[in-house]
Amino acid sequence: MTLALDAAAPARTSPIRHDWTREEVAALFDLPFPDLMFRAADLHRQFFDPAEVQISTLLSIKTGGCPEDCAYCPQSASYETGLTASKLMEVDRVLAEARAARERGASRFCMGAAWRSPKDRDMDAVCAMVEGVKALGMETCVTLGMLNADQTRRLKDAGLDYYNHNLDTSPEFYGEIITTRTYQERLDTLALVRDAGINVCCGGIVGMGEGRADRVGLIHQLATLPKHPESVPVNLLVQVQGTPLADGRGLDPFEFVRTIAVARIAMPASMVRLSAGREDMNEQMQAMCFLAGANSIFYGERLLTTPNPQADKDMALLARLGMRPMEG
Ligand code: SAM
Ligand code: DTB
Ligand code: SF4
Repeated sequence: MTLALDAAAPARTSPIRHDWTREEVAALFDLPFPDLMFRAADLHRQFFDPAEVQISTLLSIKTGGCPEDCAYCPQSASYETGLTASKLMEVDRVLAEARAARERGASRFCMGAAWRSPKDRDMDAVCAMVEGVKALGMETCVTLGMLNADQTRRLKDAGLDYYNHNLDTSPEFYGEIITTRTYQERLDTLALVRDAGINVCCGGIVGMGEGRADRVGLIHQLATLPKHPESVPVNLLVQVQGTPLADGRGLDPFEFVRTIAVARIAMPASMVRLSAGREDMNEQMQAMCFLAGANSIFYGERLLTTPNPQADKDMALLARLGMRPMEG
C-alpha cells in the first residue's frame, strides 16, 4: 500500500529573494540545528519532490598543468601532486564516456578542463563535444575557466545547457586561496554566461580553513546575484597531498550540513548539489544533507581527478532511503 502523502506538500508560499543581507544569512547559520533543518526541508518541499535527486557525471577532458594557483586544486602546475598532465581528449573518446554514463543512469554530463580560459583553437573540439553529448539526449555542462563574449556565444550556439564557474568562497577569504584570478573576473564570466542565456552552475568549497563568516559571505554572494544559479555545487574540500591545503583541519560535519541547509533556504528554487567530498562522508551524513535540501550529486567513481563513491553504492543508498534519480 502506498500512502497518499501528496496533500502534505506545502504550498509554494515563500518568495525567491535576491535582497538577502549578510546578517540574515548569518542568522540562518545561527539557528538551532532542528529549526534550520525544518525550514530547509519545508522550502525543499515547496519547490521540489524531496525524494528525487538529479545525477550528473563528471569527466576531465583536459587534465592538469593549469597555470592558476588555486590552493585546493590538484591540477595546478604550481603544486607537485603526482598528477600526470594530459592534452584535450579526442571528441569520440568523450562521447564514449558520455554514453557509458548515460547507461549507468546519469542525466547530465559535465566536462571539465584545467584551463585559466580556453584557447580559441580548443573551442571547435569543445563545441563538438557539447553537440555530441546533447545528441545522446543528455544535458550538457562544461567548466573551462574564464570566457570571453565570443566563446560564450559559441557554446550557446552549440546547445550548451549549463556552464560551471564557482565563486569558491567569500570575497574576503578569496585572496588566501587564489592569487592568479580575481573575484571580479569570476563575476564577469558569470554575467556573460547568464546574458548569453546559458544556465549557471555556481557554488563553492568549504573546509578550506575559512570561517563561518566566509561561508555566510559565499552564500550571500550567490543569493544576491541578479538571478540565482540554477545549480549550486557545495564542495567539501578534497585534501590532496602536495596542495597547500593538504593538511588542514577539515570541517565539522554539522557545519557542512548547515551550509547545505542555508543554501537551500536562500536559493529555494535552485538545485543544491552535494558535490566533491562524499568519499569522506558516511551514508548517514549524506542522508542528512538530503534532508537539509541537497537534491543533486556527482555520480560515478571519479570526480575530475579524485575518487567518488561507486555508482552502485550510490544507487543502493538512494534505494535504502526510498529516493530515486530525477528524470532527465
Ligand atoms: N579550471 C576551471 C575553473 O577553475 O573554473 C574548471 C575546473 S575546476 C577543477 C572546477 C571547480 O572544482 C573549482 O572551482 C573548485 O570549486 C572545484 N575543486 C577543485 N579542486 C577541488 C578540491 N580539491 N576539493 C573540492 N573542490 C575542488
Ligand atoms: C564543482 O563545483 N565540483 C566539481 C565540478 N564543479 C567541476 C569538481 C570537483 C573536483 C574535485 C577535485 C578533483 O577531482 O580534481
Ligand atoms: Fe586550474 Fe580550475 Fe584547478 Fe584553479 S580550479 S588550478 S583554474 S583547474
